[in-house]
Amino acid sequence: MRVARRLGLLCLQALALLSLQAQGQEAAGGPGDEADQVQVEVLYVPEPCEPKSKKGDLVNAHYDGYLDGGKSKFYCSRTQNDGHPKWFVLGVGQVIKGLDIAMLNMCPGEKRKVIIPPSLAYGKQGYEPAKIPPNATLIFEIELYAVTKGPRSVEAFSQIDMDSDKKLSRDEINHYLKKEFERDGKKRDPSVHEDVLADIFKKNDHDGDGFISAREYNVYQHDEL
Ligand SMILES: [Ca+2]
Ligand SMILES: [Ca+2]
Repeated sequence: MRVARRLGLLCLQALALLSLQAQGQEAAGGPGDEADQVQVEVLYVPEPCEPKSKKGDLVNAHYDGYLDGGKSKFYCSRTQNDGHPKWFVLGVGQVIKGLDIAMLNMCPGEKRKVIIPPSLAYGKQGYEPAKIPPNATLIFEIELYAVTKGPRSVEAFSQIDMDSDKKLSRDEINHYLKKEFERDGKKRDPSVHEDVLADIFKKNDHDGDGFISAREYNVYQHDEL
């Protein structure tokens, strides 16, 4: 009896841990209630299962999206873009928040079915171009093909952050851009460099302190499929 209870407790703790992981680094809204969480069902895990995806990785995946508890399909990456799996940077808002969260900690070959509440999908508005009604809970079946270090990875951040103070100064980004521009060898007007730099700060330095913090580097930028 006592053992059973302890086992039950352990399972609960494991579950709590899982849902915490599934919530990922979603900053807004705090812990949130059940209605704001992504439910992840792992359908297939290859052996070995690595590397595991994390925020900032460039990932390649096919995913099908369903409405009405799975009855109608509204999106299928296999029928778009000539059937090529979709590439995107994970965790930075290139896909809806629910997918950013649901695809964390996933390895190439792994398959998941995930249920995403409207608050982490298209919310009250819905999304007319994809025929998503207001307050829709979405279901996705995801198959992940590749996980690679993305432009917004922790590694990339550390590489730019030369003095390791966990924020990127104008000089540091300037230096990084110079190297990148030299590497691709295209001829550019020097003013382009200034424009790019200004644009980077305009888009990323949200508190206007003249530095791009690790957090600002990874912000959600837009909600699109
Ligand atoms: Ca720095
Ligand atoms: Ca800042």
